[in-house]
Amino acid sequence: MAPFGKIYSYPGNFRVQRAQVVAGINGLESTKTPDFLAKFPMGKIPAFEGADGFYIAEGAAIAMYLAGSGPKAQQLLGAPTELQKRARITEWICFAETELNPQVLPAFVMCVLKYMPYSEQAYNNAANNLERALKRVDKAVDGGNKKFLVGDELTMADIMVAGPLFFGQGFLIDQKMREAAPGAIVSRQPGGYA
Ligand SMILES: N[C@@H](CCC(=O)N[C@@H](CS)C(=O)NCC(=O)O)C(=O)O
Repeated sequence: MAPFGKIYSYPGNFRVQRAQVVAGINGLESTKTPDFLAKFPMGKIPAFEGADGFYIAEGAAIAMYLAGSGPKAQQLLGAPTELQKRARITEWICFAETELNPQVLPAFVMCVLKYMPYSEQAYNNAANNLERALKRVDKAVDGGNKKFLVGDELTMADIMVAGPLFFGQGFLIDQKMREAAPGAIVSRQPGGYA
């Protein structure tokens, strides 16, 4: 099936979500068309297609590509000669993808989306693993005294780590974790990490 069309939105817009539900019911999901699957065989989002025709999947890879494509590339990723800074940023990106996302996402699927049956054991495992990871972040920012994970300015390390931590609030990050790792708490309030 050819792509039916494109809908413009910002994330979480309920008006668009209603249209997406209807599109799903009618089999018009744009991520399952042959055209989409030819470029992105996993059929998942996020998926990026540039104006120059370059396409790439995987959220972290997309973010890295965009970070490297503008005037703030060296700030966000480190300069080509700053190998250790770049390695440190990569360390945090891997940390976000392998230590944070795998805790936050299953808890979200069980508790919020309810696609998966709730398992207390799985939830507790996720919470324990996340608490350990939050303490690691807290240590890196000296309990909140340091503003950024790498160096003295915002880098991809902060952005990639802040994403799952911000998302995890409300269904996994509880008061006990906040108290155990105050510097790792991402909040919309002034003074929160990142
Ligand atoms: N490894 C991918 C995972 C992406 C992913 O799982 N996306 C979900 C939505 S958040 C998806 O497209 N699911 C639809 C499907 O599984 O068909 C990434 O990090 O970008």
